[in-house]
Amino acid sequence: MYEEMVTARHYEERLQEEYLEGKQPAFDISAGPIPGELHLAAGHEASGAGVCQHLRDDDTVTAPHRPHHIAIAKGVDLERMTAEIFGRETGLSKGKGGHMHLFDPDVNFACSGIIAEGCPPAVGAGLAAKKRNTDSVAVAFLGEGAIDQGAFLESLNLASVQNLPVVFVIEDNDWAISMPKERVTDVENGAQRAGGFDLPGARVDVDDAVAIYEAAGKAIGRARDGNGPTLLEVQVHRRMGHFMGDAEGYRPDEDKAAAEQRDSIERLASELRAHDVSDETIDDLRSSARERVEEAIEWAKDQPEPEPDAAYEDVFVNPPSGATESEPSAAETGGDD
Ligand SMILES: Cc1ncc(C[n+]2csc(CCOP(=O)(O)OP(=O)(O)O)c2C)c(N)n1
Ligand SMILES: [Mg+2]
Repeated sequence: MYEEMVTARHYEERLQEEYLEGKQPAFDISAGPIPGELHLAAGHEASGAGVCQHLRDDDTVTAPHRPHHIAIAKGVDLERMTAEIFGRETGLSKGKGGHMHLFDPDVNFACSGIIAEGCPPAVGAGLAAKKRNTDSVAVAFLGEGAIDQGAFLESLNLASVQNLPVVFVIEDNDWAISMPKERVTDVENGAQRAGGFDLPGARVDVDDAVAIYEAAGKAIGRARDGNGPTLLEVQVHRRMGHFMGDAEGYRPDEDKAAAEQRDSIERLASELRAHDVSDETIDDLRSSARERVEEAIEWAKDQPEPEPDAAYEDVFVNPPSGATESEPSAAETGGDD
């Protein structure tokens, strides 16, 4: 878990540097080697590592718009994931999805920029596992800001009524962009939502990878044994802005400082030392994590950019012939919606 967590943290720090290249002094979101939005998950590492430790490649994971730590813990190919983030041809989705739309069928991982969107597909994966008589499970991660979404609530209901092997993991980082939870959600503890759907709910109150590992182990074991879904909320924290370029003017300095004090990576390192793991071993884990990240970034930046025409491949509907030269009319595209 420690190795995955330090890999994820270093990854975010390096992406932050790469992202800022060429975007300043006036913030230009389309400039630089990583154009577009970037939501970094520094502070969330304990969640991905603690939960995914229990998962196999044939288990499904769906993640939200802040996906890197979960993808790393699920075993998504780091080089192809990085190439995707840099918009390169050899990326997981040929460079067309970017950082919020990573798909790796080899380890059944997907994510989406639409909040709570991962819940219905996870229920679908759970239903497929049940119908195929396998003991695979599905885990849907979502933020605490997504727990009022219909997609989440309907998914809880269907998973419960069909007794599906699905675990819902709410990552509570206290913020939904600039919105604190208490202003928009009736419950303080998101796991209370489980009560309305007759399934178990649990919350891990501290940013502690071991506590998350233990709670997730129970939930995932329960799902694997055919005993149905669980809702788990885990406390994490946001060390960076909602997305890169967020000046966080809405966030009190004390809140950020207090969150940073709860570093789950430091906590786990102390626990490892308390269990007689040497500083040398801990340093070695950190160095190999850094090396892995550097190699992935170097590899990705060396990859070719996609040909512009490739934008018309792998899409559900291709533009009518000639439409690429001029705007297609509504009649040609079959409507204006
Ligand atoms: C359905 C939908 N509504 C609104 C948005 C815009 N949006 C992007 S992230 C976000 C807040 C997410 O907060 P939370 O779920 O707590 O995740 P966090 O960013 O804190 O990890 C919102 C409202 C969206 N992506 N999808
Ligand atoms: Mg949040």
